[in-house]
Amino acid sequence: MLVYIDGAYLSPEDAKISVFDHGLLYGDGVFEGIRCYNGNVFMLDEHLERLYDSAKSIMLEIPIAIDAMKHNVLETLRRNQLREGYIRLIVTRGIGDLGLDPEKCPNPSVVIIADRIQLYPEKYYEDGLEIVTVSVRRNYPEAINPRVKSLNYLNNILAKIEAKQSGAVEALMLNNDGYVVECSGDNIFLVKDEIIITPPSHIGILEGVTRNTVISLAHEAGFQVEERVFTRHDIYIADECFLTGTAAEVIPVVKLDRRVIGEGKPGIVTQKLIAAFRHLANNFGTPIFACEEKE
Ligand code: PXG
Repeated sequence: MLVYIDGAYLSPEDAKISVFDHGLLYGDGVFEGIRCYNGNVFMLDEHLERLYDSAKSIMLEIPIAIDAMKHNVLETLRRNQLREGYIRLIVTRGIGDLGLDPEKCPNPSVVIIADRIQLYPEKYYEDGLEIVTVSVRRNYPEAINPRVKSLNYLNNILAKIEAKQSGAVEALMLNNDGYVVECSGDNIFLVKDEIIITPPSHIGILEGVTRNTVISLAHEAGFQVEERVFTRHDIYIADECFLTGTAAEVIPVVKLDRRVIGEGKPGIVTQKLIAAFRHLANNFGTPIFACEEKE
């Protein structure tokens, strides 16, 4: 395996970041998780745009242009001969002193790791997940905006710990006002009377690339999609519920807080969207091994 760090392709043993990097000291940095399917990188431009937007929001200047970053992602996949996999793209604030001041970190670091993907068991897609609401609230947007995909993921990790302690795979998180926002690493949707509903990005969610893709696919399939606030109660009485994320793709949820959702099995709308998503992911994207990279 070869890991890209600041222009060099290094073996895993040599792929190291300083203990003085503020990414380690403070979680000061941004990242992306990207998939490649069948030799094509899925939604690469969308992920890169979100990376650069996250960096802009925290006043982190990424040292290379977006085109060069795109080239480096594709080159990392080529050097690792991966046609199917997961890419972790990280930009840290870089090496500074032990104080908080990011101005003492003149050189942000870029890391690209390409690896095989650990897929969720197929059983989850066939039977659906059981999730629980956790007491940890999603970050207040005026403190750390969840739209920034930052290296500081403690909020989500605390939610995940609480969910696992209750025997659930994913944690449903609420915002400070008690509205449903998202899960620890996935966005959430419900289906009621054939209308697909998901929280709007301003109430404190990561605006997922998979979420946005699923909204487009749902529109194309003729469904009405609404981005609006709702509560846990709306999920309890929904016909269907599902999560979206780069790793999970589209995954059905059949129970929330021990309440059975709808008929307690993956619903028809969810199944249609899973099929549409899989078709798109396997047939479109930025080719890794093309002679000419597309502009
Ligand atoms: N919300 C949050 C908080 C996320 O971290 C998503 C939604 C889905 O976004 P995309 O763009 O992937 O559709 C994420 C995804 C994990 C894991 O292990 C998840 C994410 C990052 C790293 C690990 O579940 N992000």
